[in-house]
Amino acid sequence: MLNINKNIFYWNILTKKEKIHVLSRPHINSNKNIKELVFKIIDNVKKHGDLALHSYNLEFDNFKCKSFYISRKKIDNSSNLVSKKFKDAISIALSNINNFHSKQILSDLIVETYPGVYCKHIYRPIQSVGLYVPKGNHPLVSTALMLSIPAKLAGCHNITLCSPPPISNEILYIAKILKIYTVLQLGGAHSIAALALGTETVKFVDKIFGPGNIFVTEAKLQVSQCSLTSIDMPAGPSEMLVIADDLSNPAFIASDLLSQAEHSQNSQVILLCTKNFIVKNVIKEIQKQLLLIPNKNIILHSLKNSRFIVVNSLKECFKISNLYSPEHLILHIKNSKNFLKYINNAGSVFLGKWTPGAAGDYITGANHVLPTYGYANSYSSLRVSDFQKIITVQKMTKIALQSLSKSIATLSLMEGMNAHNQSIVTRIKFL
Ligand code: HSO
Ligand code: ZN
Repeated sequence: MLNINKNIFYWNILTKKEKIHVLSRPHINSNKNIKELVFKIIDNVKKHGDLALHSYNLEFDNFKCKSFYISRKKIDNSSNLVSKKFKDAISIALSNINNFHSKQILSDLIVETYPGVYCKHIYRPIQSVGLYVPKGNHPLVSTALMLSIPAKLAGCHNITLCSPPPISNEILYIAKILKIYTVLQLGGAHSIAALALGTETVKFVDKIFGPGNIFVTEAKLQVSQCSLTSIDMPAGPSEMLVIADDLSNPAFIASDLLSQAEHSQNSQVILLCTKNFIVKNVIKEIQKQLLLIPNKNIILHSLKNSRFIVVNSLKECFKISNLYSPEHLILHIKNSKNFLKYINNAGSVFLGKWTPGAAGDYITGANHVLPTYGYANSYSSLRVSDFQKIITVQKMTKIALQSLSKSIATLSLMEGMNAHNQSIVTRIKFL
């Protein structure tokens, strides 16, 4: 029987050190060995290209193939091999995600900053992107949608979708409906190396997106330092923080916490509330609902990282939540939207008891690729602009240059930039 009572804390009697400990994430074993192993994999792919990829496919995924590429015919045929039920669910998710993300497309920005001086932003898609769709026991079909839709909306020309072999028909179906025809059956650190460095058959990309295990994450970090390929965000295991008030439904809260605890052994779920009875009821519910979940090994493990924290006031809950910066923040609070003003750090916020975290994972239309591990302090949820670059354009009229020339001279000479000043003086002489 799981004993999570030891994970109950009373915030105001904790010392500073204890508070830090209570809010710390589970230690992820990205130790020296993992770093070295990933380094070796990347180096091998750099030196031996496809040969290295084939041997890693065999070693890590027990998979042999002639080519990593899935043929267009197979991608098209996937439509006949998936169920109608699946297609219908995907069609609703796609429509909602598309609805939300299409409104994120920015229109050009132009400002006359001074009479005759114009500054402008124009947007260009990142030319080639790699989308990594992880596969644990099951392929994350929803992640394929969350990555592909904004990439398409941004107008990325070359999209490579990469997922561990054998790639399921469901993933291929998503590639088909989004017209992504470069699909590679490659997973793990070696696939990230291939996407960043390229091989005889794999074209390197400008940016890699998508979550993955510790090897994938480590590989993304390493390639972003040794190549021109950038990455979306550092990714860690899924996490959720719930803030609940006295009237909240313990069954709903327990079900939300269990839903994110099922992602990985290192996932973390936290409940913040002001009354002891809420904690007791939620823990009772967790025990009850666990009986209904067939494969609960991961949950039982990750619940060891859970925290149930009783604090003095709802306002204090938000302070603590901001300190933690959760990936998912669920407000089981009456009039929850009135509390948005207290939130500074969170990946995605779910308002009220009828908005479960799992709905955001699949169908609300919001993106589920979110900053974890505290990175919500400065990173944001994945969105269309992540797949775009902003280019600044500026233009001056002759009169504007004349009018600003003295100020440029003052500033450039102050910085000892004589050639800068000269570039203005040369023109002024012509006027
Ligand atoms: N909760 C995960 C996304 C996910 N859930 C995929 C189910 N499938 C990270 O936000
Ligand atoms: Zn999830």
